[in-house]
Amino acid sequence: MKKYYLAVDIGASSGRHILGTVKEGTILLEEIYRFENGMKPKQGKLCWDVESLFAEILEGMKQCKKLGKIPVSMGIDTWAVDFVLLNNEGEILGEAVGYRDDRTKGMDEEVYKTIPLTQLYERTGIQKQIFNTIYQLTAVKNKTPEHLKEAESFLMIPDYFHYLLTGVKKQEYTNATTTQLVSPVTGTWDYDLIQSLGLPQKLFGPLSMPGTLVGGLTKKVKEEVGFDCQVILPATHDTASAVMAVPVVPGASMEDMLYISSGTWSLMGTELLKADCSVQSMEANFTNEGGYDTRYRYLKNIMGLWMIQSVKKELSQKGEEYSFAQLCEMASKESISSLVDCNDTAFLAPESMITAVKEYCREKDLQVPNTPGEISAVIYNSLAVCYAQTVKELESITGKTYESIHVVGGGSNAEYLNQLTADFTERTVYAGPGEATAIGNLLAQMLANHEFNGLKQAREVVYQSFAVKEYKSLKQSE
Ligand code: LFR
Repeated sequence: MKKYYLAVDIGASSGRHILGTVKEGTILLEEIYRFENGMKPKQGKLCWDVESLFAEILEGMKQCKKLGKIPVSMGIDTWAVDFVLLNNEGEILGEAVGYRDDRTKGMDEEVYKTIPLTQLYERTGIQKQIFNTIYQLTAVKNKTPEHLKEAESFLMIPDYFHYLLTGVKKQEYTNATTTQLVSPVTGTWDYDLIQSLGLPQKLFGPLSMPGTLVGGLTKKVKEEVGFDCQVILPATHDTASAVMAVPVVPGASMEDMLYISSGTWSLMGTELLKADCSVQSMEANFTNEGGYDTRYRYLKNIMGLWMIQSVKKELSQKGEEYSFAQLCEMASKESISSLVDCNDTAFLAPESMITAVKEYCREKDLQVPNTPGEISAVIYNSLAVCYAQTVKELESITGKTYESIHVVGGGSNAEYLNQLTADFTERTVYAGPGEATAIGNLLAQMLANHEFNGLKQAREVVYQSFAVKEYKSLKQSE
């Protein structure tokens, strides 16, 4: 009988239920349900609509029942850093605020009163991002301290959904590392740091690795969806799942690869067996996030396709509908050479991305892009230039030379960007699979079920199961 595994992957604009099976050494996927996601304004804050999302999670599970494809296990992943605080009744205190909300403004300075940035990096190996959980929790402590006082539990968003499904609270390791409160040396919470920041220690329990059984479904959930299954922790941080699914050519080494997990963000890096918390690494703003098998995801956040997604949405609100493919097509015909620093905070959550890009160019005395094609060209070229810079930094830090880059995730379908990436980095680009996050989520469950002999074999199976497209740089093909 076929064994189905269910991945629920919740991204910035949508969530999906994907069933996976292994058949004759190949992974097969089937998307069975899709729903919308987005931050909702609540009392002046940008928030998760956790209630309606949980209803959608259940809807997708009902779809399994309808199809007669009952999973043996399921797991949920979302983006990192966001969390809920629960009281002793399991109710959310305050709101599930999303990371693009500006409540963290100035919270970095608050944290540095207790621990300077360099020491914080040395202890945690996590890059500074103003939205990291450490700054979000400091915002709670400063603005609504009563919530912290009353809190019985602290759960990252996927841990919260797993709790709603099973009644069991687990804190998953990969996502926990993005709080900037975990030590990469001990692999668990840095209690000294937590205490010095005045955060309640009791909120930080034992960490659980991907592959851990959370539990079966609660009676209520079972009755609603019409079946029972195990909930198994995937790497609940979406990027950790995507990195698990970076394909490995059979026989190749897993230590010599570069990847870009390309979606709303572009997460570009490699894997390290030991975290690099050096000053050089901090200055280049690399992070050491926890990965499967405690392999560190040594990477950098690059603003990514969020910029182009925002432009597309804005144009559509003005009645100008373009697909991503059309924006790429128009961009490829432009000759504008202006470039922006994709990691400038001006692009994190601007009211208008188009205005932000124009303003940036105007301030820097660069040609100001005017048409959708020009704006897209500036964004795509800027991203590829940023990738090239990142390759150089990675090579200088690790002392290795990387010949190719694996682009995985939804953005790996952007052919124009893939070619620009190959051209600017002068490396071969392997694009795919596009469904890396869901595949990675499934891999953790499949590995827990002994479908593969470890991560390397699982990645080789990914290579054999999904189409990967190759792009050579112009220089290489000359
Ligand atoms: C990607 C991602 C990144 C994280 C950012 C915020 O979806 O998870 O890895 O830095 O979102 O959580």
